Amino acid sequence: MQTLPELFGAGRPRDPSTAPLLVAPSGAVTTYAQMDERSASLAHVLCSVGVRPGDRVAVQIEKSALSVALYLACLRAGAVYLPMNTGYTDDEVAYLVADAEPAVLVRSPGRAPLPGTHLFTADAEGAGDLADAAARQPTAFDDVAPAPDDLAALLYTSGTTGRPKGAMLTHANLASNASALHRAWGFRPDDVLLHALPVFHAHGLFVAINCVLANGTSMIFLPKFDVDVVLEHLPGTTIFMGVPTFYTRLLGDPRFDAGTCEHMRLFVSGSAPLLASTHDEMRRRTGHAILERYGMTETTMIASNPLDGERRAGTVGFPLPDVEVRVVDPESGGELPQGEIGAVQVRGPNVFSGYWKRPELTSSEFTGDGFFRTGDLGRFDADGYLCLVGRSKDLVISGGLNVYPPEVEDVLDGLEGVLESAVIGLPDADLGEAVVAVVVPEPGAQVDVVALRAAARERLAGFKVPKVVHLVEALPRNAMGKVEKAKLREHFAVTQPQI
Ligand code: MLC
Ligand code: AMP
Repeated sequence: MQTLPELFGAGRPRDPSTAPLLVAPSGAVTTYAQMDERSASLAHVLCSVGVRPGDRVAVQIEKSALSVALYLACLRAGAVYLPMNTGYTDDEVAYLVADAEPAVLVRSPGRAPLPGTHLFTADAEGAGDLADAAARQPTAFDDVAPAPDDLAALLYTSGTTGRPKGAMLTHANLASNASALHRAWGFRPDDVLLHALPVFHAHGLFVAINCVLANGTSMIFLPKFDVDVVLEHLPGTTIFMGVPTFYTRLLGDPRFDAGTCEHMRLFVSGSAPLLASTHDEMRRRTGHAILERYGMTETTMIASNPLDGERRAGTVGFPLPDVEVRVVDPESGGELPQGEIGAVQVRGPNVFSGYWKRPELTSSEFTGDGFFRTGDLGRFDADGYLCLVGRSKDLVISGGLNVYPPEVEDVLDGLEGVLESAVIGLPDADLGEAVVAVVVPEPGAQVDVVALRAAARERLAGFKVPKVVHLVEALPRNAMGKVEKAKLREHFAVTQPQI
C-alpha cells in the first residue's frame, strides 16, 4: 500500500451508508458515508481559506468525531496534518506554530490565535466556527490524489536538544505501516476497537484509527481513558489498545475480569515498557496475553509480538515485515552478535523522511546506510525476540507521554531562586515513570516547591511538570562536569520526597 487513500479504499465497507465508523459513548453513530460528507465539507473549508497541497493544518482540539473528520479532510485536501497535545500551553503551541508555519490552526474556543495562521475553533463536542463553516459547504469533494512520498502528517517530538522537532511522515510511511499491522494483528470483519487513546500521537492516530479505516469496521470512540467508561464498553468490543498505564489502572479495578473481556480477542500495549508483572497479572485475571509492540513517532511501528505464537513478556517481539532492525555497538557502529546489548537501529518503508527544516539533524540521526538511530538500547534473544533494555537518549516516559528533561530543566532554571536543576524519571506504579526534579536553590534563596511547581505549570503542559521536587545543595557531576543522573536516580528512588 502506497498511500492512505489507497489503504482506506481497499478496506472500505460495501455499504458506507449503513456501516458505522464511530460510536460515541452516548451511542451516537457516525457512519462511513457521514464521515465522508463531514470530511468533504471540512476539506472545502480548508481550501476556502487558502490551504494548498503541502500546507500544514495544526490542530489542538479535544477528541471527537470532528477530530477524525478533520484528519481525513486534511488528507483529502493534500494538506499535512499536525496534531498537538491538548495539554500544551500557549507558549508550547506558539513554538510549534512558528516552526511549522501552518496555514490553519484549529483550537478549543477561548484559546489564543497566533500570527500568520487562520484560526478556527472546535469544542469537545466538535461545535465551533469550524463546524459552522463546514455546514455551509458542499458534502462532496474532489480529493487531491497524493504521491507516496507526499507528506501526510507532521508530528512534533522532542529530542535530546529539548526543543520539539517535526517528524515528517509520508503517505507511504503511514500506509505501509498500517497495512503491516492490519495483517499482523489479523483484523476481522467483525472487529470493534475500543478507542481510549488520545488522537494527537502515533498510537491513537496511526495505529488505532488507520488500522480501523484499513479494516472498514467500527470503533467505540471514547473522549479519553477512564476506567469506569472502559469497563462499561469492553464487553461490546474485540480489540483494545493502550499504554501500560491503561492496563495497570484496569487491573487495579476488581470488576476487570474474564467476564468483561468475554468478546475481546486482542489487547495491544505499547509506547512504554510493559512490566512482566502486568503481563502476568493480566493473564491470570482475564486469560489474555497482552500483545506488546514497539514504535516511535519517527518510525511508526517497528516490532510486534506475534498474534499466533508466544507473546513473550519483557520483549517487543519481532520486526514487522519489511522492517529491518539491528543492534549495533554504540561506539563502532558494528552490528553485535545475538544476545549482546547495543543501540537499536531501524530501516524500512515505515521510517520517516526527516525532521522538518532540520536537514543536518536528520542526517546525523541516520547512518550512512540508511538506518535510523532510535536512541533505544536492546538485544535480540535466542529466539529472535527484541528486548528493549533502556535508552541512550535522556527521556522520561510518563503514562506513555514523552518528557524531555532538558526542556523541563530550562524552565526550572529560569525560575526565581533556582540556581540549577536536573530532571529524572523514577519508577512509578501508575505512570511507569514519574518526572522528578532535583533542584539547587541559589545561595540564600528560600525555594518553595509548591510555588515552584505552580510556576513551572504556567510554562509547561501538566504532564511535564515534576510530580516531586527535591531540594539539594549541589548536583553530582563527573570529571567532565556532566550531571550524573544515574546517581540521582539511584539516590532518590529510595528516599522520601520532600513535598
Ligand atoms: C496527564 N497528566 C499526566 C499524564 N497525563 N501527568 C503525567 N503523565 C501523564 N501521562 C496530568 C495532566 O496534565 C493533569 O495535570 C493531570 O495529570 C490530570 O490530567 P488527566 O487528563 O485527568 O490525566 P489522566 O486521565 O490520569 O491521564 C493519564 C493517561 C494519559 C495515562 C490516561 O496520559 C494517556 O492517555 N496517555 C496515553 C499517551 C499516549 O497515547 N502515548 C502514545 C505516544 S505515541 P494538570 O496540571 O493539568 O492538572 C508513541 C509511539 C508508540 O509513543 O510507540 O506508540
Ligand atoms: P515517541 O517519541 O513518543 O514516539 O516515543 C518513542 C519511544 O517510546 C521509543 O523510542 C521507546 O523508547 C518507547 N517505546 C515505545 N514502545 C515501547 C515498548 N513497547 N517498550 C518500551 N519502550 C517503548
